[in-house]
Parts: sequence; structure tokens; C-alpha cells
Amino acid sequence: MQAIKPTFIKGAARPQDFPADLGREVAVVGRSNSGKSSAINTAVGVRKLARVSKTPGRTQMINFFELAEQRRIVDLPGYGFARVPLAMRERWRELIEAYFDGRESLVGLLVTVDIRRGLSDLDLAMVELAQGIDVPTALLLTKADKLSRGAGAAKLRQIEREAPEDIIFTLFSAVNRTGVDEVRERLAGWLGVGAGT
Ligand SMILES: Nc1nc2c(ncn2[C@@H]2O[C@H](COP(=O)(O)OP(=O)(O)OP(=O)(O)O)[C@@H](O)[C@H]2O)c(=O)[nH]1
Ligand SMILES: [Mg+2]
Repeated sequence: MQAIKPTFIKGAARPQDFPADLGREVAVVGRSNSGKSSAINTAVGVRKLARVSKTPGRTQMINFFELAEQRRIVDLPGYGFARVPLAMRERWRELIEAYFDGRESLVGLLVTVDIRRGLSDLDLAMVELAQGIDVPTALLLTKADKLSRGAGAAKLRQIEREAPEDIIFTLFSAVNRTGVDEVRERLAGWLGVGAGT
């Protein structure tokens, strides 16, 4: 397979706008501001591929990126941002449900969780949703640089206790690059193509 430079394909606000459901695709989902876009950029090694924002709830569309021919990574809109109006939350749910409902090319899901905040009910619901359709799922405990090594390890153990048993964890930081190699290996395993440099 020909490796290409990771590129933005399109943002889709409606299921009709999703790119063709061919090949393989990995999705990244998580709370608003949990570091989805930063994780994608760090993992694929392109600094400004996905838009990073200090304001939570910016990414309202499903953004599709191509890593190689028919190999995609998908930035899903964040959830759990209290100030988002109810109608928008409803739209988010419909869009996410449409995405997970029969997306044949979906081969893996990364759920980003700010390690300082721990798991929310919505994080657990996403994990359940993915497991219910047999999509391999891993939790990315993001912003690990914000905690000391000891505090990070303690938080990791706590989250492990709260999470479903068969779930994989990676301690991650887009800032000090903790866990980057692990995430790249996981992506390569799922997509069958190398990510990042
Ligand atoms: N310290 C630290 N900050 C991070 C890390 N990852 C992301 N951030 C910061 O957290 C904020 C949100 O990051 P994004 O990557 O935009 O988060 P997101 O989950 O894509 O956010 P939405 O698209 O709004 O849902 C930004 O200010 C980032 O710079 C990290 O590993 N360490
Ligand atoms: Mg984002």
C-alpha cells in the first residue's frame, strides 16, 4: 500500500456526507477538550492536521482524515460540555449513533479521557457502544504531563478499577509524548499501515 501524507478529507455534519465506507477507519471520541484532536496530530505526526482548541466543544462535525489509501482516522465531536444547548446535544447523539450504526470500515476506537478527570458515564457508554458492535476499544488517558509520575500511576490504577475488565489503557501526553509509540503501534495494528514518523 502506498503511504501518503496524512490529509484532511472532509467534515461531515450529516451521515449523507460521510466518505464512502470502504477500507479501514479508526475513530477517536471523548469529552470536549479531552485532547482528541491533539492525540490525532501527535499520533500521525502532523502538527496542525486536526484543529486544536482551548474552547471546549469546537469540533461539532465528524472530521475524516486519510493516512493512506482507504485508511482513515476520524475525529468525532466531543461530548459532555455543559454549556452546549440541548438541541445540539441531541444532534450530536443522532450523528454519533448514525456513525456507529453500520460503519463497516470502523476497526478500532480510541476513547480519550483527561486523566485528571477520570471516567464519566458518557465515556463508559461509548466503550459499551463500541464493545456492543465488537469494535476493539482502547482508553487514552490524556494530559498525563499534568500529573507527576506517581500521581499519574495512582490515577491510572483508579481508572482501571472503574473501567470494564477487558479494556486496554495507554497513558498519553501530546506535550511530553508519553505513550505516542504505543498509540502508533495500535493504529498500525488496526489500520494495517504505519502512522507517524
Ligand atoms: N498539557 C496538555 N494539554 C493538552 C494535551 N492534549 C491536549 N491539550 C490541550 O487541551 C485543550 C484541548 O485539546 P484538543 O485536542 O482540542 O481537545 P479535543 O478533545 O479535540 O476538544 P474538542 O474538539 O473541543 O472536543 C487544548 O488547549 C490542548 O492544547 C496534553 O497531552 N497535555
Ligand atoms: Mg477536537
